[in-house]
Amino acid sequence: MRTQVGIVGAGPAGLMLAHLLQRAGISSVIVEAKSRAYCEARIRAGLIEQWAADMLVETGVGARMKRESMVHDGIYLCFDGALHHINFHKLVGKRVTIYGQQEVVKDLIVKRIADGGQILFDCTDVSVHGFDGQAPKIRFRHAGKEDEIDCDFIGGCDGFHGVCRPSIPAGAIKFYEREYPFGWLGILAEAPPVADELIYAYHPRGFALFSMRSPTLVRYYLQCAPDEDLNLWPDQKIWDELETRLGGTRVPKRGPVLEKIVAQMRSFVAEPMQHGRLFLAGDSAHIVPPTGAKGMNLAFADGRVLSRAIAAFYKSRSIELLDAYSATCLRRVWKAQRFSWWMTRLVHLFPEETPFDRRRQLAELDYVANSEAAAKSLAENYVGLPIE
Ligand code: RFL
Ligand code: PHB
Repeated sequence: MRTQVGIVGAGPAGLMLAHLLQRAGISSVIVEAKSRAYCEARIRAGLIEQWAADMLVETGVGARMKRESMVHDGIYLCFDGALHHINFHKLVGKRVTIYGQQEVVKDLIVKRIADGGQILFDCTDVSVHGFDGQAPKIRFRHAGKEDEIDCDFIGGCDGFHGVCRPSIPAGAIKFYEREYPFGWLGILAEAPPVADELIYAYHPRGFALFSMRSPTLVRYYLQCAPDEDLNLWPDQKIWDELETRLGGTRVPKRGPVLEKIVAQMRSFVAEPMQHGRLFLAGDSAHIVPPTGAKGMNLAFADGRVLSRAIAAFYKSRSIELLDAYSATCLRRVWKAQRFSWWMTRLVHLFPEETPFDRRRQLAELDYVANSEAAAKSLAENYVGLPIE
């Protein structure tokens, strides 16, 4: 098999890269380890930055999102028994879109198939080769047969646990990492949202996040131990804890819990995001804690930068943008890292912190909620920094 760009992974990064390449007239094949049903059902992110929502619409994959999503002007911060609204639209003139990652994934898969593009699902033994030279290859087993894709470039879009990043020779890439002493216990439940917009709640028992997917489906999270045992959390206990952490400001309506997860919290960056003709994009190159809602948006941003660099190469054989790929992406990535870390520190309890730290944290929340300058900085980052 021969194509211009071989892509490993059909998550937001790989699908967006393939979609944007297709629009530039560049062929690609996606090799994915899981089934289509699995990729379309994996519940993860829920929030799309304004530029990314605009890009989905402008590139012809935003019609269903426009019909079914919810557009929010801001968020609520909840602390000391009160809700404080941060109005992004008033502060910076932008909004955010609430639309599940798995819905974007479904829309991108449908579009790719309609465009005649290829996605090979259920591949095993995927490996990447030859990216140090001019003739990269992806090898894999598909439908019981060994197969190989010859390509000019490889998009390493296979997430944090994929094979692309570990295939880069040790020493050629540097890692920056930070773990957090807690995780998130998340539920998806059939119930009406507790408020019209998301609530980030700081409480002496820990952080809680009240998000949503639709007027009848909620996504709620509780700060928990990194290795929390879900068996210790029957539905009733989760609802009680959510109610407690809202500090009496609202009472969440309860309903059937459809899914329960424990998510790890990590900050991670691989530098550079390129080795020869292998380009890492999305979670394979960087992970942010979910507090800033940035992961999927960064995956889209990488796909955009990489597709433009590859398009410039085929148009004029210029490698300038390809050489600048990592540095261009990392400027955005590190700002998203900073913001995600800051939001995480703002609203979580860190076990090592003292009563002094708690007072300082409350003062910071009070400052953000009541200073236009501070709220503006949160707003500017949350809705998504300008794209280059
Ligand atoms: P993905 O989505 O992990 O996709 C990688 C794909 O590669 C496949 N794969 C392989 N394929 C072939 N061969 C191999 N050896 C392979 N190994 C893996 C996988 O099956 C998969 O299909 O990475 P990608 O595309 O970089 O996308 C990143 C996003 O998924 C991620 O950053 C976000 O979900 C993070 N995130 C959020 N991001 C936001 O922008 N807004 C949010 O509100 C938000 N909330 C969240 C989140 C992540 C969470 N969790 C579960 C960590 C909330 C949570 C709880
Ligand atoms: C979600 O809806 O899953 C969600 C929203 C905002 C976040 C994290 C997750 O910061």
